[in-house]
Amino acid sequence: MNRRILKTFTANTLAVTALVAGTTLISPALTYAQEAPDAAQGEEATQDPPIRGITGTVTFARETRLKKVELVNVIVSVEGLRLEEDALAEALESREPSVIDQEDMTFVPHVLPILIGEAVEFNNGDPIYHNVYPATGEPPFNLGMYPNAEPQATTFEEPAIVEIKCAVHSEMQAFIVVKENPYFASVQEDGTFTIEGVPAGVQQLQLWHPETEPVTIEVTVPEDEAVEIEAEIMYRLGEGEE
Ligand SMILES: [Cu+2]
Repeated sequence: MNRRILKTFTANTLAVTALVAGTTLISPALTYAQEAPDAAQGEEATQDPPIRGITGTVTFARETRLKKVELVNVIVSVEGLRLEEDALAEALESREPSVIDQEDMTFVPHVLPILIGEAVEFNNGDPIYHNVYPATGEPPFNLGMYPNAEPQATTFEEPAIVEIKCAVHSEMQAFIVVKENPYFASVQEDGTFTIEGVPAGVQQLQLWHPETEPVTIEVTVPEDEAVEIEAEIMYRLGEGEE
């Protein structure tokens, strides 16, 4: 996160609270905080070329020590925007290769967002046999059994949340979140995220985490700068948690 850019856009802040408890959605409480523009920050903005898009911070409404309930497993995405074929091909070209490693009997990362048409490489770094298959059977693939060997790849063509499992180790689980446009991001460890290039206008921003119900927030993206949001999400309680 470029701190200067973040600071530049605190003048245009949209604060959002979205609460989810258990499987029941408590109606998301939305608060909009529009701060007065700051002259000094305005000057800074002329030095940094502004990005258009959505930036912000996500926090959990309560603390947890459960490893899988981490902010890095939150996906923030703009929903309802399907790209033309050319624009999609261009977006695919600018994507970095997507990889899920199998390390110490764990899929890493636990949650991976990708763009439709993108391939994911599965890389077994353990000296034991692992397997990769989708728990729902879709898309149909099964990478068989393979130890510490050549990585295998599979391509995802439809928007979906694909739960990935290993037939050898039932506790191994990952989620590939296949999006129909490139306007998505994983949240960083510190809760921040940036989605660049989002078309201006009213957009539907979704917050998703495997342990929450998805929450959708309406966000207005300006023509030539970023809108900054703050969002709070609540995960489902795990065993032994209060
Ligand atoms: Cu395994």
